[in-house]
Amino acid sequence: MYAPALENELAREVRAGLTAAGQKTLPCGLLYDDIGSALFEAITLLPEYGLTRADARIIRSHANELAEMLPRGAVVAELGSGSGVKTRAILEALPTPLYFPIDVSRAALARCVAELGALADVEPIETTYLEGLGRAAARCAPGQALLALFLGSTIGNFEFDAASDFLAAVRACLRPGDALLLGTDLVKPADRLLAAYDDPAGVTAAFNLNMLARINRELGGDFNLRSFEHVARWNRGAQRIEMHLRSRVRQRVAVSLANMAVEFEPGETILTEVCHKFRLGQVRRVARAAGFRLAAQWRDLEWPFAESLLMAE
Ligand code: AVI
Repeated sequence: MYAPALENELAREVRAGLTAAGQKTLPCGLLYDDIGSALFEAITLLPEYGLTRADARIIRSHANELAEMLPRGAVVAELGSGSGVKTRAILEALPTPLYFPIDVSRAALARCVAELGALADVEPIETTYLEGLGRAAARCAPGQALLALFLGSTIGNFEFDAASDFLAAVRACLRPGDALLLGTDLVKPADRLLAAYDDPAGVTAAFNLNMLARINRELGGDFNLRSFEHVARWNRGAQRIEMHLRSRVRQRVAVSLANMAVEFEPGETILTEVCHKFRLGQVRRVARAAGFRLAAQWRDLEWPFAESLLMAE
């Protein structure tokens, strides 16, 4: 998910986030190295984290309807392919001649090829979302439609303005008649959300703390992971879960390859990830502002989640 162009780009981002005035931050892409990606896969299996199962249920139940709304022979490009499990139902229903999984993780792309190779010609694109979508769009023949998939509510991990800008950039890669299937987690009671992001087995805590372990491994940091704890907060005004790492004590941490040291007060936090939750009308508005028409919206009621089919106009 995260591939700073250069090693020193990672160092620069870490230094900027940890030395910022006010709230310290770390870029959420740091969550997804091989260990973090494996921990995220485990999160998706937790009974408290209903998001991924809801996403998959909607896709399974509505894949045929989705296929009927698209021109035959549409090419599929998926932003952040993951393991490709959810995409199987879409490729079975369409069917498509060509599927482009786009991811910065070579391991995820390899899993995707193994999982879906029998259903379409799979051409993995190992790069960032927009760069990859541009390349996939360039491969479509005149008159051949493109369906872009952005599932799993990854859009919720963008700041709200960045999410609008991102959708506009996706739209700019598409032609009228192309489509985007967008998965968004919906607002639900805070106690359900907090349990999903602070599970009693501690998997999400390990996922979050792995960021510090990664800085130690890759940037020569000396974070003592036992002196930080995982915290999930529901920010009602911003409609988002925030993941933080809270310092248990006063401490000083050095990161040699980022050429920096930073002090923490007891209780001070690093904001590591935001997970926005949407209302249906918000999805419609933000999509319209980006140049899409909402063609269909399907919901899961067990775990409120929406899949929106957005047509490029
Ligand atoms: C990848 N993304 C949609 C997940 C989410 O729910 O926002 C990441 C995650 N963070 C903690 N648990 C899962």
